Amino acid sequence: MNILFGIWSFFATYILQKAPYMVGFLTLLGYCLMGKKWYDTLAGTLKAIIGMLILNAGSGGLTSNFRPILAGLKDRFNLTAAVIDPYYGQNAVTAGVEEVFGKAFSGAMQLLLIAFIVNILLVRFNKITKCRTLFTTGHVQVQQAATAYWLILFALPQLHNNGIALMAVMAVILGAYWAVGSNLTVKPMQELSEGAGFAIAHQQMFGIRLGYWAAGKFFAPKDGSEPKKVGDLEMPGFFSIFNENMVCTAILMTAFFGVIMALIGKPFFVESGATTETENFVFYCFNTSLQFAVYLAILQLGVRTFVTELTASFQGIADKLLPSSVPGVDCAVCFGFGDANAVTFGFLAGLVGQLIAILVLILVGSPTLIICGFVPVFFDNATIGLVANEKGGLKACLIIPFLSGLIQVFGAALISGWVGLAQYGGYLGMFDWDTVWPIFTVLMKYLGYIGVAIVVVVLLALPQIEYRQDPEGYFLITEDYDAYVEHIEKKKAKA
Ligand code: ASC
Repeated sequence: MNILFGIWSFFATYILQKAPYMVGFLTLLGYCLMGKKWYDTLAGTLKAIIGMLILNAGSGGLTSNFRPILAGLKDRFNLTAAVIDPYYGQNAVTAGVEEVFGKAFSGAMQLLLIAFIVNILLVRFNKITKCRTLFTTGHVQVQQAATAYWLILFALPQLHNNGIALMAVMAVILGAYWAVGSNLTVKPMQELSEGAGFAIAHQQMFGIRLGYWAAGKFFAPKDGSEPKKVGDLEMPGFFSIFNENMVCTAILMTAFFGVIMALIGKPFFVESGATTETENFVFYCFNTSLQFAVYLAILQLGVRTFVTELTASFQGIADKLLPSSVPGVDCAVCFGFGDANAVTFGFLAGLVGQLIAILVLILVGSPTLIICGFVPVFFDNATIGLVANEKGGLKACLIIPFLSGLIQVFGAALISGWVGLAQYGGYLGMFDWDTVWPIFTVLMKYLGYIGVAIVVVVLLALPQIEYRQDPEGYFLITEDYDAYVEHIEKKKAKA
């Protein structure tokens, strides 16, 4: 028994919660199931792990470089505000949960295991459930589990003294959200990557599908032709240098972050140890802004290193264990596809939206103020922008992330003020947690267990609805993308 528990606990700690090793584990399993030679399996597994580690180095570098700058706005303007950021959010839960609910959340590991099993079962029986995606991003699931714990206890205080019921409610709601949310991203991602064979398992899955839908509905040309995308911009003279992704990113970031950093002022950066009294401040701002292009390039290298290994080996898992399924991965993976500049455009449009929303909160004297955190404003809006650009073109790539930025701040202000997380300084703040999760919380708060049932039923109904819209193409899109494209062409020709 002890040995078994030891294995489980090792698996949960070092594999399930660490995305690179989870991806490596799935690659290993997939290649073994395919009967690949041991040395190819070894090489593929290592490439998968290293690629994910490179991706983490890129996304971690972006976050550690730019997070202090945005958070600096709060200190500079003396705001008592909640920072929307997954790590601030997790800290806020940790700091407040004892005081507010009298007990800390220590069940993340068990919850993850249960929810992972729920996810496997939902995919295994996808003839019935229509779920096609396996979550692989444990670090995000841990953050979500912490915030969900707070929201659910806030909504259903009667669960307070019933550990088992609380765990059951959490596992069912989170498990369903993970399976259904990532499943919603299959179509946008297959189209964006031209059938690379992955979905997104992150924190803006509903946001991706919503952005995809809005781009198609309001921005895509009505005659079915390709929209004018970011990459199609033909820029004359000086502006043609913007066509080069690194140059474009560097110039835009220097312009935007240069202003923000100048507003915050040198003393803040000296005090936080980011620069020194003697270093030239303009040079410091310029160099910091350029890091954005650097880390983005690292991130894309990571994606190129591991995606083919993971998706090729996943065929083994799909054939033998989980039919018609694809892996759900970190949202940064899609930055390796589509128009590279759409990432920067989406991010900056989202940032403008967030800054305007913050100004509105200040002007109306909102009791809860929000400060943009780098992770939501960048990873959510870049992802949504990329998808919007692919479906609806340049305008969609700017307007939809802009709206998303507004929604993120207003949604976060409402929910984090209401449930009392704001006063502990942070909230998870990613798109889905500013939109669908607040709605879940309202339903559960006012309808109790009936609310829980409604949430779960509505979630599980979503894949069914999508399936019914195109029963023939629904599994084809993950099984054989070329055949799917043909199927869609035929459907169009008929119509
Ligand atoms: C998150 C989170 C991160 C980033 C990363 C993006 O939500 O916690 O560290 O996004 O996953 O690549």
